[in-house]
This record gives sequence, C-alpha cells and structure tokens, in this order.
Amino acid sequence: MIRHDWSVEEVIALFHLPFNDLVFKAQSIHRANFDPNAVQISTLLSIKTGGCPEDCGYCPQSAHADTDVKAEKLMDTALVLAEARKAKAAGASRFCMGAAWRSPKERDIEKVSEMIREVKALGLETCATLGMLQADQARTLKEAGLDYYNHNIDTSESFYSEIITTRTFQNRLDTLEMVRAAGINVCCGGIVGMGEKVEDRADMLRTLANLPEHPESVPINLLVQVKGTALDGMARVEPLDFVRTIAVARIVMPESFVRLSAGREEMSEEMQALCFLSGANSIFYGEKLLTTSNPDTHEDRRLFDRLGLKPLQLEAA
Ligand code: SAM
Ligand code: DTB
Ligand code: SF4
Repeated sequence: MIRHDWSVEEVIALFHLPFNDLVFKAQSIHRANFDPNAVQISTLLSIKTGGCPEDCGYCPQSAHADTDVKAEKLMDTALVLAEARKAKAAGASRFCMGAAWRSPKERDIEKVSEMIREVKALGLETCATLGMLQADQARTLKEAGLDYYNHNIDTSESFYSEIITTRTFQNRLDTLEMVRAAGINVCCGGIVGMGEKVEDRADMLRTLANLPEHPESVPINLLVQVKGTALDGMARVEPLDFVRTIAVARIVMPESFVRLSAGREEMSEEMQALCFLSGANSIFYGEKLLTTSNPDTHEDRRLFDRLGLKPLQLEAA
C-alpha cells in the first residue's frame, strides 16, 4: 500500500525493529513490487565542476571548502556525448549530468537542453542535477527530453541548517514541486553519515514518503569524506545502520527505485549484498561519481555475477 501519512514515530519504530524483521519486511515489499534480481544502472558525469557558491558541508565542489577540486567551465556537448556513449556501451541505462551550480542561468539551460536532446537520442534515459530551478526552466528541460531531475533534501528539516546555510530546506521542496509540475520524474534522497541522529534519518525519509507523489528514484548516499570539506573526519556510520536506512526507505516508498549511491567504495561486498537484500535496486556505475571515485566496473560486474544480479534493461531498448 502506498502511504503519504507517515508519522515520524512510525518511521523511527521501523529503524528500531529487530534486524531480521526489518530486512524481511523490506525484502517482502521489494518482491511484491520489483524483479528482486534486477538493478537499475546510472552513470554520472560532472558537466560543470567546482567553484560552487553554496556551502554544503559535505561537498568537495563548494567554494567554501579547501579541496583539490578546481573550478571548471561547463563542458562542451561533444565531450559530454562521448562520455554518454561510453556509459551506454558499458551497460548504463541512464546518464546523469551534474553541475556545481546554486541555480542555472538561462544560457546554461540552453546548453544543457542541447546535451539532454543528444544524450536522449543515443537511447539513454536522461537525468540532470543543476541546483534550484524556476518553473519555466523545468519546463524547458522537460521539452528537451529530460526524464529525471535529481535534487536531494539530504537530511531532516531540523538538521539541514547544520549542514548548509546558503539555502533552506523549503528552497529544496520548492524546486521539487517545480520539477514535478513540469512532468519530470523526481530523483530525491539524502546522505547518511553527516553526524545526524536516527531521528533525522527517519524524518528525512518521512518527508520523502509524505510528498504528494513519491520520488521515482531515491538515492541514499553514504557520506564520502573529502579532506578540506567541513564534514571530513565525521564518525563513520555503522554498516548495519546504513543498511537499516535502505530498508526503511524501501518500506516507506514501496514502488520507488532506492539507489545505493555514493560511498560504495568504502563498503564491503557483504554490506552491499545486505543493501540489495533490503531493497536497494539501483546503483551508480562507472569509475567516477562527480569528483570522487566509485568502484571499478570490473569489481561491480564481479559482484553482480556473484549475487546473480542483472542490469535492468529499458523497455524500449
Ligand atoms: N549542485 C547541485 C545540487 O546540490 O543540487 C547538484 C550537484 S550535488 C553534488 C548533488 C548531490 O550530491 C548533493 O545533493 C548530495 O546529496 C550529493 N553529494 C555531494 N557531495 C557528497 C559527498 N561527499 N558524499 C555523498 N554525497 C554527496
Ligand atoms: C546523488 O544523490 N549522489 C550523486 C548524484 N546524486 C548527483 C553525487 C554523489 C557525489 C559524491 C561526491 C563527488 O563525487 O563529488
Ligand atoms: Fe554546490 Fe551542489 Fe556541492 Fe552544494 S552539493 S556545494 S549546491 S555542487
């Protein structure tokens, strides 16, 4: 049953279930809604790297952080297309273009629209994450053929200002509403491991589940700690607590793709297997996320073989 009326207490109670009960519940819901052995595969590309004016404490691309990431210009469409072709050849079904912007300018929307049109023509699903959008910008991206827009709420409303001060939680919800109104699929999730409490994880998932429509895709990232960012050196999350977050996301959003996102390089194969068992059915595939590294593709192929997982094929493909 699809619900949009979760209370935070109910979601917290899920987090505190005995582990076996939690995973069984998540896997049962997963099986009722999805092929249990199919995993959706997305490949990321940073089309505009670094120099971002926002102060997100986790992000190596923030101008407020002191990292090795250099500010670059928006990439040329031809180079983006070459990367998209490689991603498709490697087996990705979706190509996600990320830009380190607070919000795009008109000229940026034009150029990204061109990229979207051409990536889509390759037979890939398109996704973009460009920061805050206006309603007309969302409509233009939709017309260009944008299938998904990624815009994370990252954490609970009450913890948000501990992590980011240059925009509000409500700003995030406003953009999500524009994206939805333009008819673009929503990709929205968050990060675990920023010093938040279980209550914050529960409240973040409650916010997502209580949106008028569930995001079609829910990325759950494990914080990738980068030297020079405000959140470097945070206490590491217990692997089983991360798995619990995946399981609860699956339970409260039964029909959404739950993506085991950033942070897989730090995870053992066994931990990833537990995440898949708990309802994760999407990953980022390819050796790079945006600026940090992701597992080698041959390691992922080996993991898929050992677990009997297969990449989800697009229906039209
Ligand atoms: N600038 C746009 C924005 O913030 O909406 C788009 C790109 S931004 C890098 C996309 C998402 O990546 C963030 O919302 C955050 O959830 C995730 N992210 C960034 N740095 C991360 C890190 N070090 N570890 C885990 N996730 C991270
Ligand atoms: C999401 O939830 N995770 C991705 C994607 N959406 C854009 C980004 C992860 C970034 C990790 C840090 C980096 O590589 O810069
Ligand atoms: Fe900028 Fe996005 Fe990084 Fe925040 S997460 S600093 S908005 S690129």
